[in-house]
Amino acid sequence: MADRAKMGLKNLVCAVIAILALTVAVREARAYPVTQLTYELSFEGQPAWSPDGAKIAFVSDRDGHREIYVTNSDGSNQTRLTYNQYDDVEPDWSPDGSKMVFSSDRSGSYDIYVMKADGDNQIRLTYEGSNERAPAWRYNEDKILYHDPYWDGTIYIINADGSSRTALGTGRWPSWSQDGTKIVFSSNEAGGTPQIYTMNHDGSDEQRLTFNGLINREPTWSPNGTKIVFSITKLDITPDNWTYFPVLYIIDSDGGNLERLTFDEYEYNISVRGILRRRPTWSPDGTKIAYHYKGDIWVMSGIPGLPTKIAAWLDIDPNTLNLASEGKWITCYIWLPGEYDVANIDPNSVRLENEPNAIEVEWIWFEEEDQVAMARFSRSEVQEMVEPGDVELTVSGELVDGTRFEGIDTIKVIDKGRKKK
Ligand SMILES: [Ca+2]
Ligand SMILES: [Ca+2]
Ligand SMILES: [Ca+2]
Repeated sequence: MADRAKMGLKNLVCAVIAILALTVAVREARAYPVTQLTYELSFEGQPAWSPDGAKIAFVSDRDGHREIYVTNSDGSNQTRLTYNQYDDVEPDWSPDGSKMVFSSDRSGSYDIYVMKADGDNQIRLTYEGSNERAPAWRYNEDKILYHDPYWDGTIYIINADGSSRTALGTGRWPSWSQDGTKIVFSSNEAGGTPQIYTMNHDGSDEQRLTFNGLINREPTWSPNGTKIVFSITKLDITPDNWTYFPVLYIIDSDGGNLERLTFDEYEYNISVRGILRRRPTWSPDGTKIAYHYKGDIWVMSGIPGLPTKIAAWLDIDPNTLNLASEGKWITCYIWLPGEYDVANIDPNSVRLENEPNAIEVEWIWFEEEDQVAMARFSRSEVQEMVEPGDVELTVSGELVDGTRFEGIDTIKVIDKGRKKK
């Protein structure tokens, strides 16, 4: 009996160990939350997030040839912008979001074009017989980067009106840093497979970030300048089969902390179009990455090391708060980045803070049309926690899906009339 009990305990211990092992295995095979934005059988890819975060431009051949489309960043309202039997590909936005740059072979070779963000007023910028591809505009108002992919590739910089073309050196998939002064790109100039590099906008101070035998490409810089996301592909060639292992990585912009973002290692045959995980692009708040995979567009979130709070814009009313005044409320107007709906703010989560003190919102309402939330706090509670002078107040909260937001506004606090005790 005692032996049987012991045996039972041993089995239990084994079972617990097995469960622990399984848990560890599952954790190693973890995946960050992803949302699928497109579901057509056709190729959808090359996403580019608009500067206000509300939209994503992309490429689709759902109508028979590759065209530029734009969608709301939740995948709704997919709208076609170009109409011709040629390739229109690789869109990117102007920094103010009013225009897009893209590549098209409608004239016989690929060239760089710009258009208004609604597809109107398409203007050709390059007239070379070579192929001009992969333009990058966002983060630098005045300059557009692109590559000529022939042989090892050459990176060019032109003015946004197409004038003054200059070759910067060997490389492909150039992309601007968030301050418009540096360029991240992929190059196999050292021999072997393409690696990730950065350089200044004039081609100086080149820094190599990756050192591996894999294909590293399509890097883009995070909006806060600290990280670079890119695509790594391992190519396995056997006599019968070419297969790819497509993975996304992020790396610090100085080359530190190389981290893998996708953890499956499925093989994909080279003949299937759009099957790789490629062309990563950041949301303007830096919390999400859009990319294409298996012929559709996906958005990944919850990545460690990236901002977890979205930046809200605040306006606290009154701008000047008299500690002697007797009003009932302090009102805070809250705006969120374009891809978020203020109506999704969880009313119970909203707080106003003046470190180390915080108070809860009294009541809140939402103007959905103007996408502004108005949160009211007790004036006497605010008066309690501030002193005369310029005072920085933080308002934070959560959306119903758990996304946190935070914003800061400064008000002037005076004490006129009756002295605060
Ligand atoms: Ca598709
Ligand atoms: Ca087309
Ligand atoms: Ca051309």
